[in-house]
Amino acid sequence: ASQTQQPRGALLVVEGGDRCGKTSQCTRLLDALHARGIDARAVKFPDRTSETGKLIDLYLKGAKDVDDHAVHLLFSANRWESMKHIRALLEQGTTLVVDRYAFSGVAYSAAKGLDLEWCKQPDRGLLRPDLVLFLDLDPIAAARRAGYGEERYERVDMQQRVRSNFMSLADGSWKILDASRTVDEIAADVSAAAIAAVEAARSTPLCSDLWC
Ligand code: 2DT
Repeated sequence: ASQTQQPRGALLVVEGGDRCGKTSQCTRLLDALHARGIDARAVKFPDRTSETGKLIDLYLKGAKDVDDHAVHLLFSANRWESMKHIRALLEQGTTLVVDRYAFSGVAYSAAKGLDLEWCKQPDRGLLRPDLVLFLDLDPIAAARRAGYGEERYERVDMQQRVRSNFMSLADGSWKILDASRTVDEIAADVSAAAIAAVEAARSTPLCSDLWC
């Protein structure tokens, strides 16, 4: 049976600060993958539909206060809840385009003053992405975009700390993209990097050591 097994899908993560254009790029990337006949699906964290996700949603909208440590653990739990499903999809050959992951978890919580090493621990053992596409945008430029300021973390000082935390998590699996360019320019770079990662993932085993 193993000889007829499908090559696995790739775990592609899109990260960035608020209003960096992540959601549009995820949609564009999914379209680009489908256009090449690649089986791909969208995943979004936080998943606001689960029980933990509903609490996170109230927190983000400012309707509920939750201790910084506790909400950090909720965001992590929200990812752990999906891990079996995510692993099964990857193993059946589906590539996943993930809008935010543990990097957001650490970057945002540490920006509120929590210890960065502490923040990394609850996500230990999550699947390691094949590629992290980081949409880098100056927080002052982001603040000029429509809709900014609607949610809890959308303040320039906070976003500046988030950006530098993201940078301290970057490793060789990251591609840092200038998100001040046009949607088309960014999308071209995103899909080229993603397609290369889908190819490479076919011959690389999944790794459950996120911070290795
Ligand atoms: P969206 O606007 O992309 O829905 O993000 N966040 C996200 C955290 O603080 N920790 C996490 O683990 C994740 C995944 C980033 C909602 C906000 O939630 C923040 C922005």
